[in-house]
Amino acid sequence: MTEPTIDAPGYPAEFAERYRAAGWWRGETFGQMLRDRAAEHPERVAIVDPAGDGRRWTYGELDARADRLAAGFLGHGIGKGDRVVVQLPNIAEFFEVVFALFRIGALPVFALPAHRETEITHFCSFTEAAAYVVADVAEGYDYRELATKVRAEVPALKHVFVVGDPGEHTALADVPTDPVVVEDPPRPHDLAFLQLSGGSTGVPKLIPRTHDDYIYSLWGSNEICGVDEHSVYLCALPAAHNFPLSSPGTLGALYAGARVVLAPRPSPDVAFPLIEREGVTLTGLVPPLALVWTEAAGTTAHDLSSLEVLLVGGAKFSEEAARRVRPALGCTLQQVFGMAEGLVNYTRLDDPEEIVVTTQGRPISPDDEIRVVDDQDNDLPVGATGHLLTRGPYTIRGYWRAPEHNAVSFTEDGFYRTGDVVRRTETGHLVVEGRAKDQINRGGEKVAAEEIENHILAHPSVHDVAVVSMPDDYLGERTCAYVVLREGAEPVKSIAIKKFVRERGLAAFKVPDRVEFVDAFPQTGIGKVSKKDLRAAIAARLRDTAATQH
Ligand code: OOB
Repeated sequence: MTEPTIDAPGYPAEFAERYRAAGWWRGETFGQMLRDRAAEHPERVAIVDPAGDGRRWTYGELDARADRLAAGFLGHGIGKGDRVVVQLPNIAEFFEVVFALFRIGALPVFALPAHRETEITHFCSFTEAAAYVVADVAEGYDYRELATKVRAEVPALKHVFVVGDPGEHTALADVPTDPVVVEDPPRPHDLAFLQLSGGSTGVPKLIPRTHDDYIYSLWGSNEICGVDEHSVYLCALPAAHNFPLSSPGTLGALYAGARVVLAPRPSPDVAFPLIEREGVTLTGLVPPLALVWTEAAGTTAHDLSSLEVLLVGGAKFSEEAARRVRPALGCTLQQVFGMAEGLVNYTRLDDPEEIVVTTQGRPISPDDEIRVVDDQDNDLPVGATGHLLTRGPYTIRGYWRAPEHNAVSFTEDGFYRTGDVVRRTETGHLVVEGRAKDQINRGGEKVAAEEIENHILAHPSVHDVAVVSMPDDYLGERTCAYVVLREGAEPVKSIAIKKFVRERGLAAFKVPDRVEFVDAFPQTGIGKVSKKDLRAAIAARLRDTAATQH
């Protein structure tokens, strides 16, 4: 029998049994997985962190460090089921921290380095976090100051641990102690961590993933992407994001006993020398970066010949751009269409080129159930475009502590409503045709329209606002905020609205790229704001501007 997972809207017992019987859920945990790899090959390099003097941690070292930090966390009163918000750049300590937490069954909450006071305060208070882990300074931003503000707003947050100079907080380096036996280690079906949803709602929702389900997505991805102990994975995107974490990502690489190389930034000037020096065999990028890399590859002096596979996902990769990958980089492209909620699709290494450049792949698992439906949830035939619903061995059955969202985001029989609009081909591949959710995909960075609208509405001169996407050559989409000012309000400039949003303590990528002032919004037949018309209006305007510039 399956016991209930810690606070997880879990998989019904019949499904859990089926996924176990099929061999997808192997009964492993992250803590044990690292222990096993370290026992198998303690001297093999696990993590290369080129920052500072260039560190290389072996599997044995990473395992020992995770043990000592786990004991230190326990000593600080952090235990099984406790939430710990982790906001770290691509540094080796990211892995030390998350494996220490995995080992004691505390749950990392994966914040991104771009998040600021508003988001972090929400994560800490909503999850009732016991601790928050940051780096001292990264990319010129002082996270200790952020932590001080967050602590002032969330008194229940007991600890702030800092990698580097701790300032008024606690140095992470002071936490580790002699290893102890963890009395009550997590079980494979327990929650392992909370991931953030890209979201379309006012505040980001949290995604509860279990050891069993996530580890399946790792080894399933490894098989599809050819990751084995000889692979070298370059983590170029922010390590906490689901794509570089698990598709197959750093954790997939560690599962395979491969080497992870951390890039502090994803730009070619940083990444290309690392590829050459470390013999990187695969990496994952969002489409705008893939474009930059293909351009830069033409003139680079660095030898990129070790690169075998480039995974591109997070947002739609255009066919034209996809066709340029192999000629420019000399490697195989794999398109990835995934989501932190679960389902991940890949084009396969042996798929014909036409499929690789024109589709976003097919699911990892034979047990991934895919439905393409119309607005009334009726199933559509192959080739028709509709809403993607999915259920399967690594897709959640509900967000964490969000019953009201779950009622709309999942069908009664547990299918997740992805909000993506897709078409299925005869070969079972999916083509992403659009999106029904109220979200802007800014080159892989997701912006929930409602979240930004709520912030702009707080401006005293604003009567109403609608945030929509506008087309962009580089990012695919950018954000445009249509604003109706209050009658008689002081005139406001668009820059003032942007500044207002920034000062509310939000990630920079959420600040609207453009603000348009209008007297009223176009309406749909039933009197709702027609975002479709707003999107068309701004797209037409951008086209006109471009035409007059040529
Ligand atoms: C990945 O995860 P999230 O959670 O940041 O975003 C998921 C959403 C999808 O629902 C879809 O709307 C969009 O991002 N998306 C794509 C795409 N990959 C993701 N849209 C079009 N084409 C693609 N290839 O973004 C993510 C998670 C794991 C692996 C890869 C990406």
